[in-house]
Amino acid sequence: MQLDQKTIAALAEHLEAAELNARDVTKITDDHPQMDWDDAYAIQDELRRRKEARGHRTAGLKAGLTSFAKMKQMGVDVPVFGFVSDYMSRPDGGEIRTSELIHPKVEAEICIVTKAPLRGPGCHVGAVLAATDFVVPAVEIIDSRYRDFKFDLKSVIADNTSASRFVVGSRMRSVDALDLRTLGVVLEKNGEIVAMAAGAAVLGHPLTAVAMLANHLGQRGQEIPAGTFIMTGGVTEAIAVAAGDHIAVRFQDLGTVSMRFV
Ligand code: 0L1
Ligand code: MG
Repeated sequence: MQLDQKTIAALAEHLEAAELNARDVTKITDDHPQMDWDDAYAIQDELRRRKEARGHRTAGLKAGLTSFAKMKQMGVDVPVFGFVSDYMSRPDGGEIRTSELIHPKVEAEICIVTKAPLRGPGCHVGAVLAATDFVVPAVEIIDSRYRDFKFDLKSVIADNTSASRFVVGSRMRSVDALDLRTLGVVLEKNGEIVAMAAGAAVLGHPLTAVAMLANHLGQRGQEIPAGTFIMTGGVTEAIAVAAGDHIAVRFQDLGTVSMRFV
């Protein structure tokens, strides 16, 4: 670690103020170029601690930058991990207020809920399949707090991987009833198809992202508890949205998840 606890706390406060006031900021590595990966996750942990201390429950975990399309879009080659809080959840078919956000984008995500703990190192897709209770579809609304979505990986990890809002669909399916690699996803904006992909776009199999998350947490002496909701990452590139836009994402065998931005 390169940063002291006081700086970590100050950076978490700075990033959370940007989130809650919907005001963009410059990437934090501009002022702290010596920051390392542990510092980045320590700032994210402090963000989570702040939210939980105010009574917000952590609703799930997320993997980001897991698809080849997103990695290309962002010019990176490793996933990142974060969390979502209960206040970020919006109902399927509901409205999302853009005045609370800076520059939202939507991502279609295949998600799971676990029924057994997962602990790395050595976690693999087979272990994740065995520990999966059910699969649900979701749309994540990401909203980097960094001006013009300009960041590096350490800055984006500290910013809780741009987590902002999420909408979970209501159709759950058993994992053995689905082939998550070939599961098709079509993303429509205002009735036009703007992106499509299959589950294999996420690291060859979406549950690979969960195994990587378990291995990442294992390095830090943590595990994924049973009953955890996990978003495996956008299958397509992220699509920018603005007030007035309607988004519908059609997931093969898992129904449609929709929302309107107001
Ligand atoms: O969920 C995601 O894939 C977001 C990762 C962070 C980078 C971004 O804001 O696109
Ligand atoms: Mg995402």
